[in-house]
Amino acid sequence: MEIRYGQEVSDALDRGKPLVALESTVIAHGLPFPQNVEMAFDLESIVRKNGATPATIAVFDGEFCVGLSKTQIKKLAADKNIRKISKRDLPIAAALKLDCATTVATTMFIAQNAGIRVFSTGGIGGVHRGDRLDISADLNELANTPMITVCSGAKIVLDLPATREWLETNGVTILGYKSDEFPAFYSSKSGLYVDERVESIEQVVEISRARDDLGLKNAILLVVPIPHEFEIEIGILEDILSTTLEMASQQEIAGKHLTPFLLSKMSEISKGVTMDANIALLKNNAEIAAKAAVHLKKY
Ligand code: PSU
Ligand code: MN
Repeated sequence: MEIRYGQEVSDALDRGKPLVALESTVIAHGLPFPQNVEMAFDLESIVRKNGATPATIAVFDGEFCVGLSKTQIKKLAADKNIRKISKRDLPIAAALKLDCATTVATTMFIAQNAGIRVFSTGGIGGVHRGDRLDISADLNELANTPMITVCSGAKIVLDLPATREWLETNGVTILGYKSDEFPAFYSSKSGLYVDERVESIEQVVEISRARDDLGLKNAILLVVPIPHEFEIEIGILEDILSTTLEMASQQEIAGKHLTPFLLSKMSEISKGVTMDANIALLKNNAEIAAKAAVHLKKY
């Protein structure tokens, strides 16, 4: 697979330095402009501050880019025509030379091919509420990519119990970072369990190494609760969400447009509270991912 590396990423790879992959759908479709561009640059500097090299991933002109220029990040943030691509779209994007933002699934696929072992995001996709046939390709990629993926659980807009079950059935190891529960994105509580609570990054790396020794190919999903100050009470969230889900169904929003629609409507209704929460958890996860990447390199 042909990959175009940014200079910083290519230097880090050459020198065996720790790297953290970052996705671009959250830039193009997850957050509004200009908060999205600010967030993208912030995540990169947080990763650097914690000793690793950020590798933001997207597709430009059909080329799989690992490590983006400032201009490329700004384009993702401001251009309304950037396509959100999941696994099924990769051949189309490559052949038709499209500019695209990568989801969790496609970011992991490209990062794995680039030799990056740690990935950070906000919330993974999953099984959608109401339509149990709408299952994000993110889940399948997690089942088949031996990477440490840091996130704050699956997005609250999803059917969380069904998503949790899917991950269990398909052998994805879920570790709760100082948490016993599988977080619900904006809230640390979901009533769903993790496979093991871990207290340190060292433990995460040990478990990831054991996965490799066993020859298993699943991701280690490290779930990190949103920082307490930004947490939104689950009752309030459910109220906002039911209004939003109702709107989506009335307007017949489906497929890849559903997640971005739900996130932006929730932010509108909450007057930006959910957006601030989203940004806070993204930053926190990037920091933990950078620490994991640094520690992983010690072996
Ligand atoms: N996390 C966020 N905001 C986002 C996403 C994750 O904080 O916008 C994106 C990810 O790229 C994820 C995608 O892969 O939402 C899931 O989309 P879908 O449900 O259509 O698979
Ligand atoms: Mn879907």
